[in-house]
Amino acid sequence: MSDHAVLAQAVRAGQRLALARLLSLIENEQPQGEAALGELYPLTGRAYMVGVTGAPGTGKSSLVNELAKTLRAKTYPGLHGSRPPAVAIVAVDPTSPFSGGAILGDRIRMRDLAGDAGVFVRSMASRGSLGGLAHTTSSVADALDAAGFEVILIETVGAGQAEVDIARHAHTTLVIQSPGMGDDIQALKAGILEIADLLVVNKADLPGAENAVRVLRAALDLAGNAGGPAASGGTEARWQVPILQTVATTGQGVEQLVEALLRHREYLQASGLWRERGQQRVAAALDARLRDRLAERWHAAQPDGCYPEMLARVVRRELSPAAAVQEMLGDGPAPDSAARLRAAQAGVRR
Ligand SMILES: Nc1nc2c(ncn2[C@@H]2O[C@H](COP(=O)(O)OP(=O)(O)OP(=O)(O)O)[C@@H](O)[C@H]2O)c(=O)[nH]1
Ligand SMILES: [Mg+2]
Repeated sequence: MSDHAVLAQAVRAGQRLALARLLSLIENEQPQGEAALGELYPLTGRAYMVGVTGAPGTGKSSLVNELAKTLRAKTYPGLHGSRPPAVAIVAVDPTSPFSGGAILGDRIRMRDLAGDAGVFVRSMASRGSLGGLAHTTSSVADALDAAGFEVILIETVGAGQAEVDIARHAHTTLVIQSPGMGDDIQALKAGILEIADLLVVNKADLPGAENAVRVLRAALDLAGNAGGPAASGGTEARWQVPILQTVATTGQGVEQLVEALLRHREYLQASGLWRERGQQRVAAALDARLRDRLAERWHAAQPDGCYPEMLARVVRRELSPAAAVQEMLGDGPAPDSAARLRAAQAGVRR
């Protein structure tokens, strides 16, 4: 058997070292990781993926830790049912590859989960582009899904494009705020309400929590509390984004948060959005790969200097990007806009 098939089999058999190795291969974009994931792909599509995002320091890691503990404390109908669900945590830190502090902090806080074989924690530091991070995070989540984790909690910082992309890969997205940070509607990052299925005011033990809830409520009302796209059939009631309060350091409000997550999961399934989001996730992964590979292949097939020359012509406004691509792909000669312009000017003078 080939190496990647052996690796895939070990992951399927529940071997944690094999899983850790597979995740490293995926993170480093090694072909062997892709190959092993290919073997495992038929096993994916079962996990409940939850994205957890919010500004730095709002308590995401603490809350994810508490969520995992609460999920592990009992059985949930629909999440395996006969035993507590297996939970994986992926902590993505796109801000800096050197944020050893944050990652070390995560490890320390997550220590109370150590020893529980039903929990797996993985920290990912940023490598290369943010877009690449969204890629590899998606593959890491797939690998954990194939390894049998029923709930996958994905923590990302902030609400930039990378986080939005990562959230798009989750079934449910939690946006975490803390008192004093979002007191001003203007300060609410654009896009945050669009991606939130649930809003959480963590650090509810600190002054200002009620005010933070009020501000979020007002912002949601302004936005019509749309809470993502309506169900495709249009018959289901729209999801009303709930605002919950938690104290991650004591676990207060976390059971209610788990209940809200499960309600959202049921809503997704009843409305058909579960399938729709799953398909979107697969389509996004497929499109991204296809684009990458086609561009790679094209570059490899070109004589040196062809692309820079085309780029220079576009920069000089001799060609539009669309016309340049047409010419580069050999779809007939591109209309030479400079020549056409000269012809047009000549026409005007005539
Ligand atoms: N008072 C109070 N402090 C909290 C609460 N939750 C978290 N903290 C503290 O807030 C700090 C940041 O918590 P983290 O869980 O690391 O927050 P984070 O959002 O994961 O931070 P980054 O990953 O660095 O963005 C820590 O010192 C926590 O102990 C809470 O509910 N109340
Ligand atoms: Mg964190």
